[in-house]
Amino acid sequence: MSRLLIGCMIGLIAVTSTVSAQEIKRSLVIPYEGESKVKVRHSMDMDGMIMNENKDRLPDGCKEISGDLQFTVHAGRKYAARFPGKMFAYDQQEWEVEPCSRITVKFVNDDHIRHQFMIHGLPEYLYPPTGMFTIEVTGPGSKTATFIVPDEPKTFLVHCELAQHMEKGMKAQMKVGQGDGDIASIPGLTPVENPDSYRVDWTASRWVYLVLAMLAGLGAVLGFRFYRRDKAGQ
Ligand SMILES: [Cu+2]
Repeated sequence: MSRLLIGCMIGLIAVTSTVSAQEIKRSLVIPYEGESKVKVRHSMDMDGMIMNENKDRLPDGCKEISGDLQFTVHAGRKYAARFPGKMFAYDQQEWEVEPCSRITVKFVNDDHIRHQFMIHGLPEYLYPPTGMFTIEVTGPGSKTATFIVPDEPKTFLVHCELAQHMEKGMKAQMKVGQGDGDIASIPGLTPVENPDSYRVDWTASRWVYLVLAMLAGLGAVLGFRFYRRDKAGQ
């Protein structure tokens, strides 16, 4: 009887562990299928991630690749030093390319954290589900990947999507065929859309706090002086 019970328990554990292992595997390998029914191409390892690499699929309207371009893009804190108030940046804030260019980006992360080269607004049928191509590098290190831009003139947002990295300066633009305008708040390149405001609303209570703080400071200085004079007189 006890052998039967142990056998049943082993069988139950085997079945449940198989199912859960299959479920885990399924959740890892099934790519996202959006309305376009085109699968996200995604590769990931301990050094970073590449999403939607595209070396050969032409966007609608491109009869052929107009040219092969190679860019090296650096990302890191040191590139933000020339932008007051910013913390992260790319070494370059703008790229201009011809329509239907095939662009290979070597993305170099000089920091000891993660950074991304993420470009938005590409055709969703090639870069599903929302038109993004991304290289992410857990730095320091680099990864290289390729994408093809469409044929119409357009300005594409390039940024790092890690929390607050874009707001802190890691933002750029890529103009295809002269682009269709500028993107706001690119460090050193375009006007700030929402400037930081440090305006103080001087209510009566804030004036009282200010006067009290000044009196406290004055008291501390005078108290220290009296203390030193007393010590010297002893
Ligand atoms: Cu970043």
